[in-house]
Amino acid sequence: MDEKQTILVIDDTKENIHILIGLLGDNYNVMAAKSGKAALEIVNEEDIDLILLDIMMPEMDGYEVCEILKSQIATKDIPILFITAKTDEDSIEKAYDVGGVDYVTKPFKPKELLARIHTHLKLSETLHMLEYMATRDSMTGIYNRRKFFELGEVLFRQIENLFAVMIDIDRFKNINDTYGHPFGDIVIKSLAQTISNLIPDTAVFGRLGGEEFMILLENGSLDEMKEKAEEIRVAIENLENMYEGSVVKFTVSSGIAQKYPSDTIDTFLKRADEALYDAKETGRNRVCF
Ligand code: GH3
Ligand code: MG
Ligand code: MG
Ligand code: MG
Repeated sequence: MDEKQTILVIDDTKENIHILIGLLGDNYNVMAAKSGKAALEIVNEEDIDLILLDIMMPEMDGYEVCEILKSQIATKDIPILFITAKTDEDSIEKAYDVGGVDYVTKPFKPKELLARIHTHLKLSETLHMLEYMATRDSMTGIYNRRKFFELGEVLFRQIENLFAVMIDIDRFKNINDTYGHPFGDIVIKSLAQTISNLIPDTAVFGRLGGEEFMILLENGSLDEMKEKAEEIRVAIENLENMYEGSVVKFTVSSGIAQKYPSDTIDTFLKRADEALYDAKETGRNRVCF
């Protein structure tokens, strides 16, 4: 497996690109773009860890390229180092204003440039890790409550055909009491994994607390949504977790809500909660709407 990080060099001068490839090629994967337009295509297809960006380029200058990259969710966190012959204070100030993290003037000192690149890659890696830890449930890796509601509110505003499915493990206290808390944790993880595999990438799936989960997703119709929730229920019912050589099964109850035009996110999710309550009341291991 290739562990090297990838640096994208954006410069309209071929010679500059060659110099940078020579300097960085041993330690990094280096990709090059000779225009802003070419660069924007590359960043949408490749996993880029850091960008070295020239300012003076025909058509689209480096400032413009930087502004576009910073405005896109998929590229906004890539550290951008300007590397340019412009040395005046206003140009430097503008580079930071548009979102650059550093500014190196040509001709550059090779060791200094390498050190700056190394520093920014480290910093960016740490930020990603912190972001992950702040938004994920550490046991299951799915969204934690805070991130779930943050993303959920965006979906709620943007998607008309939105559904909520609230899921709670049946008689989970019994599982803990019978097999112990660590086994209960295994059950929770197996549930999160199973559901993750059955929902689209665009769905927002989070652990709201203990053994309560919620999925928000766009879906064609209520009937399709019911089928999906039923598929999830059956998949969980069929899970086989092992405890001391024996298979242990468990089930979940689910409540579905469909978004209505008059809904707030609270009234919407409350209906999912009420449907879940109905599922529990009428015998568990079922989906209610
Ligand atoms: P019901 O069918 O009505 O939902 O019954 P239940 O036993 O699942 O009821 P309840 O929701 O009251 O119980 C939830 C239990 O989940 C209580 C708590 O000890 C346990 N629990 C919460 N978080 C965790 C966890 O992270 N790991 C484990 N193992 N247990 C947890
Ligand atoms: Mg140039
Ligand atoms: Mg429960
Ligand atoms: Mg519960």
